[in-house]
Amino acid sequence: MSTLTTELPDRNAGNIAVVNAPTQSANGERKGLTKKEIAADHPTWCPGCGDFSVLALYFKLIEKRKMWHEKITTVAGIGCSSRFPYFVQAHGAHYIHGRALPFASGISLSRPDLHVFVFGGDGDAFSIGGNHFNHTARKNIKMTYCVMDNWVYGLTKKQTSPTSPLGFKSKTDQWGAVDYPINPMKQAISAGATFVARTTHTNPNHVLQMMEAAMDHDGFSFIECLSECVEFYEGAFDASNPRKGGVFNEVPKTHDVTDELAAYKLAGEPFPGSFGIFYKVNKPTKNAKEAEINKSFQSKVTGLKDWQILQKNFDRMK
Ligand SMILES: Cc1ncc(C[n+]2csc(CCOP(=O)(O)OP(=O)(O)O)c2C)c(N)n1
Ligand code: SF4
Ligand SMILES: [Mg+2]
Repeated sequence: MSTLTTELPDRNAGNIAVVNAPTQSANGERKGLTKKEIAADHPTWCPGCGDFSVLALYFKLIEKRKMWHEKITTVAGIGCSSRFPYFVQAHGAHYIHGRALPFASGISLSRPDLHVFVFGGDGDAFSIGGNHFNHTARKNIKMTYCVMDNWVYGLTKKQTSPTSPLGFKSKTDQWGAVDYPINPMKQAISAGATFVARTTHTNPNHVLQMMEAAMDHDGFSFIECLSECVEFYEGAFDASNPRKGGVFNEVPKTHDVTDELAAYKLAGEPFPGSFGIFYKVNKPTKNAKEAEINKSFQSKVTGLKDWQILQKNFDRMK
């Protein structure tokens, strides 16, 4: 994680002073970060783990979109996939299992000047964190949530996850999983996510494309990124990988991303299904609504900062 220190932000002021001098180009303009400047600790994943390529593409996104350390934050829960914040030289937190989204919501609502990326696994997102997933989606809080779905609990060494298919043999289901798996895409759409996309770690260009589109979306953007756990679920996604004899089908060009029912239908396709943006609509975010409330209060109370207005509100509840 970053060693950069920043002053406490004033959300009304827009800019934040960074103590460490940023890289300057000859004409005095700030340069984008290089991969070396973005990378932190060396990943400790098993060789061949799909999470490596997702991390590499996150670095690429930061590099390509010329984001600076203090303009991004990387949040995660607990799991192999949730180790992201250790490996990225930017502000972030490796938070409690399943609680990454409420933590990220606080950052997003109080820091409109930066983009919040949340990474995690299928267990973190849909098991212990399932409730938070639904509520963050319905509130349409601006952030990008990339779930690296490997259909298993990787970190804790092979337990059935909410996305494990029926019959999957694990430490918790020695005779094969009996519980019906959830469908992350259907769940995201029905919960109210305003951007819902699907990709796979074996198609790097596609992952980057989805990350960019998600980041540009003003609202809660969700990406299900298949990411193979070579240790505990080897070959899970071969049917979606042309190099392993599978097929990678993109969402048909004729698909209307604003059509919720059509998106739901795509989500119901049998594996490997389609990859791309299933659903995307524009709806006011909680961020925008809160900012509106603060603005209207500011005309009634002079000289108070946003957080002081919120504090007054909380004090009234005591
Ligand atoms: C409150 C709490 N409960 C359980 C655990 C144990 N635990 C850590 S990671 C994990 C599941 C990891 O699976 P997933 O989220 O799919 O991530 P992966 O390792 O597969 O990337 C569990 C059950 C924990 N750390 N904290
Ligand atoms: S256990 Fe699985 S998910 Fe975890 S690092 Fe190893 S291959 Fe990746
Ligand atoms: Mg998992």
